[in-house]
Amino acid sequence: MIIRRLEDLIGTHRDVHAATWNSRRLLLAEDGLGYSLHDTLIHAGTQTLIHYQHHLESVYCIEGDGEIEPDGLAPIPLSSGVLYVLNGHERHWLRANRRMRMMCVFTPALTGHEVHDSNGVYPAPATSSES
Ligand code: 9YT
Repeated sequence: MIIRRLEDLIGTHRDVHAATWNSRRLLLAEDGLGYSLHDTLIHAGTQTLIHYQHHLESVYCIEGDGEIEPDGLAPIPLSSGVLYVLNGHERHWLRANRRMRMMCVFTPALTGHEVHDSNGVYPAPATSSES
């Protein structure tokens, strides 16, 4: 059994900062569950290009508002209570009007320090056969 408190993650390797977001990684690959779970803050007034080529991500917004704009689609508003699931590896822009707080689940699990490269991609897990 695992018990973990957000306040105890702050400032550790599970508290990952990027230019437009801060990901507090409650569960990582090292926890052995097959998925990772993150409490992520998307900073107000930012936009981020994201393309998870090697992962599936489910994102549930619990605070704030903004939008997601997948390639080829009109922007979709996001606010508390909205879930989006990138089950097709959709490349997208993520924009926050007010700071958004998102609960994010990744499969396969992130290992720890991943931040997006210039194309919005996280690297493939070492064991993944997907390119
Ligand atoms: C919603 C989203 O993908 N934000 C970028 C950060 C990512 N969720 C993470 O690593 O927690």
